[in-house]
Amino acid sequence: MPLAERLHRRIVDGERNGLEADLDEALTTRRALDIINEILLPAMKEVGDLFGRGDMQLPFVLQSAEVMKAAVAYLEPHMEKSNRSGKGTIVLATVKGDVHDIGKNLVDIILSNNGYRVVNLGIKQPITAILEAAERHDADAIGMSGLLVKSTVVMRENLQEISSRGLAKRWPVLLGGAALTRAYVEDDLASEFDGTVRYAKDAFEGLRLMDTLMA
Ligand code: B1M
Repeated sequence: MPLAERLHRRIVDGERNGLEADLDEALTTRRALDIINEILLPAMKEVGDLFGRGDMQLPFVLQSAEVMKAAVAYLEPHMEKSNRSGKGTIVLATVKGDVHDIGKNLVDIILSNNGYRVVNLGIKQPITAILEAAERHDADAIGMSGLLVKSTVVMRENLQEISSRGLAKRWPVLLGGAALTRAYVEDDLASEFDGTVRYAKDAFEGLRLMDTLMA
């Protein structure tokens, strides 16, 4: 089986044995980020499609997620890093009620490798914890991730809470995650929020947005 297909299968089948050897081989011809974007993310998408159709059970989705995480962790030291640092601090969290963290952690890696200090709070974070951390770490921005449809509602409530505390102008807010759309964030949510809220389709758009917001 060709290498790219083998790696794709490893994610879909949740097969970790031999993962590092395959990644080492892939690294001889592709950049670490290209392996993630071109092979691993499409494989995770297939996992989501299989699960969504009822053709894969949850424990197997979890296994796939573990292999994905192991692959990203293995590739991380091979990623290009900018020499610039001190571009700003972002507090990053998966919102309350949501455990999905692979995308959030990719955002962490991309921002950290490109000069940002990332305070990654983890999963299931209530807005109170996010705001406390933003205050404590003197953050320049807040990033919230969530993949469940209900997380889009939580994000709206979080923005309302930020506004009701009079903090809307204090931190620009970056939102990302598969259940969101650009229109929902930049039309609906933005029209209700008196600060800055932006949508990032992926980790690279997150980086571009941070570069613009921090300029
Ligand atoms: Co869950 N899950 N899951 N799951 N899971 C989805 C999201 C789902 C779409 C699957 C499906 O039905 N097809 C579905 C949601 C449906 C909905 O809400 N309508 C779903 C469900 C239903 C569930 C459970 C409810 C299942 C159950 O218990 N019955 C449960 C929820 C538990 C909870 O959160 N309370 C659940 C559990 C799990 C696992 C634990 C098994 C596992 C997560 C493991 C983990 O993250 N540690 C899991 C997984 C792996 C998925 C899918 C298959 C893959 C998600 C993923 O990691 N993708 C997912 C299907 C899908 O998304 N199509 C699914 C790869 C990742 C890189 O993409 O996170 O989107 P993503 O990040 C992208 C962008 O969105 C963006 O950048 C990344 C790319 O560069 N991005 C940001 C993300 N955050 C950002 C933040 C930013 C900027 C960009 O700035 C702040």
